[in-house]
Amino acid sequence: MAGEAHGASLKERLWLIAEKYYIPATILAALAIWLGVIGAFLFDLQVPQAGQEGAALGGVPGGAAPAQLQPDVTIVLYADELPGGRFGFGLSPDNITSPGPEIRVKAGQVVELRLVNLGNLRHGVAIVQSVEKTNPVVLFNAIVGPPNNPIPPGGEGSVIFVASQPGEYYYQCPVPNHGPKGMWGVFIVEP
Ligand SMILES: [Cu+2]
Repeated sequence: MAGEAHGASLKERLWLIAEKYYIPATILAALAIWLGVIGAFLFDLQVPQAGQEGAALGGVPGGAAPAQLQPDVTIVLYADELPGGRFGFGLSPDNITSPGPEIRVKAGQVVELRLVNLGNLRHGVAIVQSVEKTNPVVLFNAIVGPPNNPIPPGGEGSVIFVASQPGEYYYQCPVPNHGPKGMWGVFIVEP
């Protein structure tokens, strides 16, 4: 009997202990989960930001900018065919010229170059050293719609790059023979 009573009181004591710690334990667990959620949120936010700063300041010459880079400037280029067998570019859909308009950015800027294809043919755009009939040398890895996969009619695409070196360059459609038909323009990176 004494043993039974002792056992019961032990059981009661265990229940009391369980009740005593149950609520604080639940609160602690909830806090731990919230800290984990907030920690993961902050971690996710901070890691890409650190990468962005490093890339924007470091600016690997000729290298592609990470996709997370926030552009300083966005250039929307419209591509189209013109009467007389000429092809051209414009900064608005209703002002396509052959060759295209001069574009200026500042050295170190993160540039988003977006191509909108208004034409009936496939087109693209690339920043190049010189306008070539085929295989132009692409600078800053800035190319939208490479020759083996140009942007289809009605389509659009974009690239983000760091204009890391001042100089006078060009942009051109990398599809073979489109450059000589007027699909190019001057691209200046100001110091
Ligand atoms: Cu083209």
